[in-house]
Amino acid sequence: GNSVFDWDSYLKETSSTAAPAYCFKQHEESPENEFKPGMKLEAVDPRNITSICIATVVGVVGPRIRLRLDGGDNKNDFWRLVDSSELKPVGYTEKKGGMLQPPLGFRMNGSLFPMFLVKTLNGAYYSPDTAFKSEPDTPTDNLFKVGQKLEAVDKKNPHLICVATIGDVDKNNIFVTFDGWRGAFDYWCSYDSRDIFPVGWCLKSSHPLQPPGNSHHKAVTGSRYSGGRPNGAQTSNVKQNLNDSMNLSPDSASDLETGIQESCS
Ligand code: MLY
Repeated sequence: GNSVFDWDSYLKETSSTAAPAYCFKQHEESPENEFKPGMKLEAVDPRNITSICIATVVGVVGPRIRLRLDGGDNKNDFWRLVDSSELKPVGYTEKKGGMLQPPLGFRMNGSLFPMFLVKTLNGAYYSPDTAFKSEPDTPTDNLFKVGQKLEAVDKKNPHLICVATIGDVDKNNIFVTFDGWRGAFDYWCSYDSRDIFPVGWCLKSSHPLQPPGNSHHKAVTGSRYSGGRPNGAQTSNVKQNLNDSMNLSPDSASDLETGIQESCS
């Protein structure tokens, strides 16, 4: 059901400690999420990071938003924190003397992009300036230690934030391992990644937390391979919780999509 993951018991059971909050590039208090589904903004295209595109908010969970690039498809949605430096109000790029770009995979002939842009922005629901929160400071050093626990985005399922362990540390990078998931989802990232959070962040931020796979009792602290298959029923409960907490039903997603298509036809 809706039970909250008990970090205190888990840390005791696994004789482990949480990575201290000062290790992370995250605000101590999560910023308020003022975005609403349907709002438009400017966002860096995650598949072509030199491009700034128009995006629409298609979901809101805790301090994160799910974004879809206007003129793209609905298969490449991505998630950002409301204090991401990759998000700007509509008009920002033009004010800076830059040019908005079509997303990678723009579904029309490129020559139609200027007209598409006019139509997609005409009468659009702009995100208010106050919704864009300042990025947290970057910690000066990589202070993570092998074996410390954290909460981390599953990059293969980026709507999920999961129970994780620091599996390795190398210069400015850390190896994030997912407890109870046999290493299949593990990744290296910079210590100042925005995809990693201190223990307790999800609870404080009203964001669902994906518990470890069901073999976590056998997990060796700090191991890259904590073994075992997760419990299927537990996983679907978490999925249900996430769906419940998202302000987006499959129907409202297609409504937004229809709206985009109408605005450019
Ligand atoms: N549908 C996927 C979900 C995996 C999630 C793994 N995370 C939590 C590390 C699957 O069952 O493979």
